[in-house]
Amino acid sequence: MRTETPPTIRLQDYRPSDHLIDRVDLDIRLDPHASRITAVLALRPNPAGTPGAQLVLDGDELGLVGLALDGKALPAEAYAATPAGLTLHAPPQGPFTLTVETVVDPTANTKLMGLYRSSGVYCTQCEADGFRRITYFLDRPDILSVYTTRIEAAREEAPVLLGNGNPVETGDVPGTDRHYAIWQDPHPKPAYLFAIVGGRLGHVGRSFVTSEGREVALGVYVEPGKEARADYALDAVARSMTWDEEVFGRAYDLDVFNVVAVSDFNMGAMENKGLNIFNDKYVLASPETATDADYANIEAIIAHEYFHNWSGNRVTCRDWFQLCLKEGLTVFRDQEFSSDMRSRAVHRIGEVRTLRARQFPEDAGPLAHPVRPKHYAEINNFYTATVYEKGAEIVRMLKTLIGEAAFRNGMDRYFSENDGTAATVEDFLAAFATETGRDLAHFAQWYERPSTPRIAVSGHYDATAKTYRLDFRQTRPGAGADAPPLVIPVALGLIGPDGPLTATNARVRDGVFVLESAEDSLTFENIAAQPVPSLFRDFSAPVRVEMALSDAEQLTLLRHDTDAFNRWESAQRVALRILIEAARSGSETLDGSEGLAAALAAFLDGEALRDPAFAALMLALPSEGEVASEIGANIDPDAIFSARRRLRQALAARLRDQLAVLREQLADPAGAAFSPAAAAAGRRAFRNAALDLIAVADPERGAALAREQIATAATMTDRLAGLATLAQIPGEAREAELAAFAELYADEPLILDKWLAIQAAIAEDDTIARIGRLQRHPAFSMTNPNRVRSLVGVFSLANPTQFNRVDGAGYALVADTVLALDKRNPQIAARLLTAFGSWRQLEPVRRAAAEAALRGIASAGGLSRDVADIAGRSLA
Ligand code: 0A1
Ligand code: ZN
Repeated sequence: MRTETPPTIRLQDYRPSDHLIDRVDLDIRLDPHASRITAVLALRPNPAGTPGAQLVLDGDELGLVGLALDGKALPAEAYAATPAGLTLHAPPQGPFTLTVETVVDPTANTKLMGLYRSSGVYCTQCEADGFRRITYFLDRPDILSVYTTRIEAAREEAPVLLGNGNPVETGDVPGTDRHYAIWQDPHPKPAYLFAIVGGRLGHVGRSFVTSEGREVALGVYVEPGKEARADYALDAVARSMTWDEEVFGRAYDLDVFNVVAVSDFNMGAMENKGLNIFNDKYVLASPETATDADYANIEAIIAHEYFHNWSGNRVTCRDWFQLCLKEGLTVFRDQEFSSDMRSRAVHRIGEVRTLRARQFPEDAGPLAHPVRPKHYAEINNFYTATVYEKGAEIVRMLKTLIGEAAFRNGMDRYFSENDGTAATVEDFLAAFATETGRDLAHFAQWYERPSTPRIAVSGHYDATAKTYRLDFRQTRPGAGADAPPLVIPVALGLIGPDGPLTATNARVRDGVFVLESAEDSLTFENIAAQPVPSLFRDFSAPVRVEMALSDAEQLTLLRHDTDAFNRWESAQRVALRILIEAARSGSETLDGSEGLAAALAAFLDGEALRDPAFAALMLALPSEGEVASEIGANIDPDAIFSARRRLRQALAARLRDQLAVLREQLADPAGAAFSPAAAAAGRRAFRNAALDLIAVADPERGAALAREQIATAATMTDRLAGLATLAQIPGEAREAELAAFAELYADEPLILDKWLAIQAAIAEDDTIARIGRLQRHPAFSMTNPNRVRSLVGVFSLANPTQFNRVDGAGYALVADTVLALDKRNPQIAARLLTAFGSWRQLEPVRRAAAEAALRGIASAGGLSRDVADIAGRSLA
């Protein structure tokens, strides 16, 4: 049986709804198998819609148990109800109320969309279209309503009852063991921001006074007994609130702000109004259980969801095509927050690594789409790196182009002009166009088509005229032959043999040249000697740069550039060149590795102690995936792996003694208290990068050091880093330490996720068999998204040689998991399937094997829309 291609929804077909819903009164009676929802909807025809239209409410796997119009039961011929919708053939022409009763089974809800239970806790997930799994509704983001929600449950089962907005009343249901809570949210919102929680939860709280003088009760709710692990998240909420007031002038607008951690969640977290629901992995942290990366992620995601209160909730999206309007903007905001909390340069490098690892391949493969897609079959498949990360880069470029002050004023204007409405990308740009008097129509092209632009740059020095000319040419592979050139901010500078030059040109303002046409040139006068250009400083645009600089020129940037990002980038470039050449030729020699090693040695000597976090990044070579994405065609993952291993060996051999000394020098003083802050985390990052390289140079010594670190580690970061290093060294010690770790943390699923991930990433032939064993281990469960992502997701994304095995066993493992999962949780299955996104770029044998696996999925019967959509587009 072949699955039908799902119907396509198009941006150009957007029409306002024929009806509006001004108020929603919900009565939700929680029950494990039969939760009863009574929704009273205050409806009226939309003046902007078609007069006399029928009313078509969305549903998804719903059962209707009661229906009344203005309080009177409706005759059967007046409506049609199916699990997927409720139609009123001739609704009133004026305002009316519709009372809709539905019953749902939250325990049987394995899709984790709508009302479900996670470890017994009732919770909801409504973005993008989960509200229709709770009641029949106009489930589209341009329907804004004011909600009042009464939640009722057995007190024993759900002593805590939370909703959106402010709490207004609680009480017992007389003569029963049940109680209730009523919540009122005064801010009109789309249904995707609706949420409730009911369960047995512990909590930490504090109060926060906003810049407008409002006293807000902040709460973080977690599994009872884990309250102490919620403090960091609570602190991050308060810091996010302060930062949004100071940097964007945005204050919070309710009397309470709650965060709830649940252990079964499809994504990272959700910005429901006043009631953010989180994957517990992004809330729970203690020095004993969380790594530095966990702390950084918690801080960033708490901030992201909180910032949505303005960018997403107060101003929401007109339709799902505008998803980047809230996501790209909010990612930009959370990146800025994290940069202010931590090291800006280190954070920027992290952002770029993520973009290159996730978004560039997406842009180059069959799942490529514009930042604002023009059509979709399943919106849940568009929560992508392109919408989020490239969307954020567009906002960043806008800021670079118009400058800090105009950007802030434009943001203020955007918020005030669109407050309480469902907006579009055009509304966003219009705020900045009005503010600056600029026409941003050309800039808006960034939203319209996929493709990572390629910028070819050549430099020409004229020794007689003492001029230096840069020629730029932009192309947009995959954007279509008629794609117009983009507006590209090029932050740049020139570096002479001894350091930065003051190079002026009227077209370079505040260090930024704006490339607006397919080709352009820039000439600098009075340049005494051939300079090296430092281009796209701070990664000023999401492009690939092609410039034939020699290693020596690149390494001049490493030594002398004032731009931290480009100092890092220059070493990456040299490494990338070496890796690509070695992977292509298969030759044993690594031309240029001594030069790179010497430059790194000099760098470490001068700077490792001063900025260990940055130094740790300098030691990290481009990932296998990044090398593959640069090569772009006929990829042999084994050749890349082997080239990368040889380069690591060459660098490690040169640096090992120096690294060993620095590792000692950067040790924490005995008895030092744990700090999750950037400085201490940076020292750990360097020490562990050093350990990893020492182990490459001398596996025996590396294994001994790793075991010692596992035994004596004062932090989870160090313990896991020891284990990760040891995991690369086959032998009994590795197996013994892995087994001991599993025993030690048998009751800590979030820690064992990392244990699963470390093993899934082992680049050895036995890993497939190991994963088979781990799938039967008590720590694993196919029903929990975090477990599946840690084992099978990490395997598919972080183990290129084994996922892309020539015998196809890696593809089969992932494909089997996708099909097994699709029955329970289509969103997670579809996301896992995106690992096949670069299959066309593989060498022919692997390409055929990957295609066969994809075709096997596409032709399987009964696929979800989510998986059918990804499979279909991947093969198209
Ligand atoms: N808006 C959330 C992302 C999100 C989207 C869909 C979900 O459904 C399972 C959950 C969360 C964010 O950007 O954080
Ligand atoms: Zn978001």
